[in-house]
Amino acid sequence: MSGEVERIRQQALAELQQASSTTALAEWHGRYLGRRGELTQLMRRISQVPPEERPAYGQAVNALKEELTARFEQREAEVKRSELSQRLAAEAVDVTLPGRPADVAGLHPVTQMIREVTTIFNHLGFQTVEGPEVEYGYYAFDALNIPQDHPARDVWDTIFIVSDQKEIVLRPHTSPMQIRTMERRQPPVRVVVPGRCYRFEAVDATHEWHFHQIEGLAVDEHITMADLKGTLAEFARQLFGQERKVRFRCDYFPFVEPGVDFAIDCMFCRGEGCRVCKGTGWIEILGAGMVHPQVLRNVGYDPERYTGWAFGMGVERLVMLKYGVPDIRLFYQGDLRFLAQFNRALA
Ligand code: 2NL
Repeated sequence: MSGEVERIRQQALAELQQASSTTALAEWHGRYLGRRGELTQLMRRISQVPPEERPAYGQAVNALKEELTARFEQREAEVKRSELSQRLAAEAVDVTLPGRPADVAGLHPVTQMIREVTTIFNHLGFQTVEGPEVEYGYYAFDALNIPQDHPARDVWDTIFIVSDQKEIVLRPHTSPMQIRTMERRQPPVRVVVPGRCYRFEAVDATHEWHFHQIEGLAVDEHITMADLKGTLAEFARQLFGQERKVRFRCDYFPFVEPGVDFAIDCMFCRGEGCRVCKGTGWIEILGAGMVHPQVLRNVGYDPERYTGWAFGMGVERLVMLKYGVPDIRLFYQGDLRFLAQFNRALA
């Protein structure tokens, strides 16, 4: 019988050495030290041992049980240690790797231009104000000296909101907000009004049915055309280069008298004549003029006491001129190949 004890000892120790995972160890434990394991079997067989050998047999089995228990604990610690170091190696995070860059949004070129232009005027003393895109016909037209039968007011130019009461339109320019500003304040008034505008347009490379304008307005005692020229020249030079020459020519808008068209010498050919300026050497960037006395009267200002000027420009057009964008439709197609070019972070 003691031969059998030794045989089981050899086998158990050999198998324990083979068991290299927690699962294998648990199986081994069940096989030898479990309730129905080999050691229990050996104990039971004591009845088959001749009585005089029983004490020695019992001691041998107990000794084996103690030995196997100790070796098991030892082996278990070993296996746990090596399993842990394997996991640490497999799941290791290299904290020295650079992080993946997060996707960041950029500002739309039209937004960037609005901020650039309004900032220039803010530094010249103009406050930025914004207002509604849905307007009464009164603010969009009547107050601006645009009569009821003017072609700008028909359904082929202006987008109307269906209404059985007052005439309501999507504003075709940002001027309504300047009227609202003058109604609410007394001179001196100096504001710039950026915002989205709408017109019923046949869409092509230079016309969209919605676009952005920035208008400016200065009203006070003694405001003259000279202030307009100086302000616009300073603006154009900050936006398009200090060396810019400027040109004023007569133009007509119903809400100003006199009206002017303001141009800069072409920054691509320096006035030589090229594709951008269509050979003229000049680029028209905005319309302006002295606010019509009737417009001042409409907001309750006395045109004998106050004078003022206003100007208006198309934001998309400015971006197109500054960066050589060939088609206004690119601004509203959401194509990142176009938009990313205006954002370092996305390019
Ligand atoms: C253009 C021309 C212009 C104005 C806008 C204006 C506003 C008020 C009173 C008088 Cl409340 N005038 N705005 C004046 C002249 C020209 O815009 O071609 N814009 C793209």
